[in-house]
Amino acid sequence: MNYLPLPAVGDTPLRVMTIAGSDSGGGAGIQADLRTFAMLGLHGCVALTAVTVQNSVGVKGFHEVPVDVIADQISAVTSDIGIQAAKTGMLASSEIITTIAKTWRAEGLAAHVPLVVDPVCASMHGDPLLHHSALDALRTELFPLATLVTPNLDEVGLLVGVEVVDQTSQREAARALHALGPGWVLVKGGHMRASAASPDVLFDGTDFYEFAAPRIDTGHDHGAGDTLAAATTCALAHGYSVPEAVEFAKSWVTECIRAAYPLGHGHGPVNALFRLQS
Ligand code: PXL
Repeated sequence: MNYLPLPAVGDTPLRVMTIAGSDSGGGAGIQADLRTFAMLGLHGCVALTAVTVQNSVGVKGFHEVPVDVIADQISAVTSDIGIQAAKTGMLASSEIITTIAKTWRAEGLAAHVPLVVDPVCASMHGDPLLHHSALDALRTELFPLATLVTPNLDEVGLLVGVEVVDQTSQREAARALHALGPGWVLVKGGHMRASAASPDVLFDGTDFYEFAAPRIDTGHDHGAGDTLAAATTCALAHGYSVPEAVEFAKSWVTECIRAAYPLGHGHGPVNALFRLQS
């Protein structure tokens, strides 16, 4: 696996921001993002968008953070601490998405801070994390600001109405998503049950890149999408190209899935702390 160098003790590490929701069970959301940021040696900042009430069995509900508080978190961090890359996760509503897009532009971040948009729509149990009415804001407000968008196949269906069943439809979906304005699209193949390999497809509007990883048979992969996007964000902060960053993040999340552990009565989380274990 590629190695991201830790800064020397006393040096200021690179800074990254997650704009996302809290998972009270600690498996996904900002909790997953911050674990990966820390384990890869970066300083993680947060703009919290929503508080979910959940455990390993499901999401019982969520409460949105007021939009001015979300905007203020982004402005406070970027105007003082400075960030080299950011990601978005659970955004809940069109008002929140519009606010983030407006703040991102107003702070002058669009020109020089890579932004990974993970268009989280639902939990792995199918509990909604984004109001259906917010899909349009995601497509029209946030996607054009994204360096990379990372939908899974359920999100692809909701966003562009393409049912991905094979390589041809996966590429068709990537083209439709790219037409919405992001620099790059990663259509994650992980939910394509029909295919054993189900690679992820990366597209920049011209070329397709495929990333395959061994499928790991586990019931414990809560937070896998967040962890992939968080590791990609770290690699972009280091100046990796998008294909290099995705390749790095794929190997990182594969190790995290391999080390996943059971928790509660349902699905356990991927384990970004595997390096701390003997
Ligand atoms: O894994 C997607 C996700 C993102 N953010 C929050 C979540 C989940 C899934 O449950 O709870 C807060």
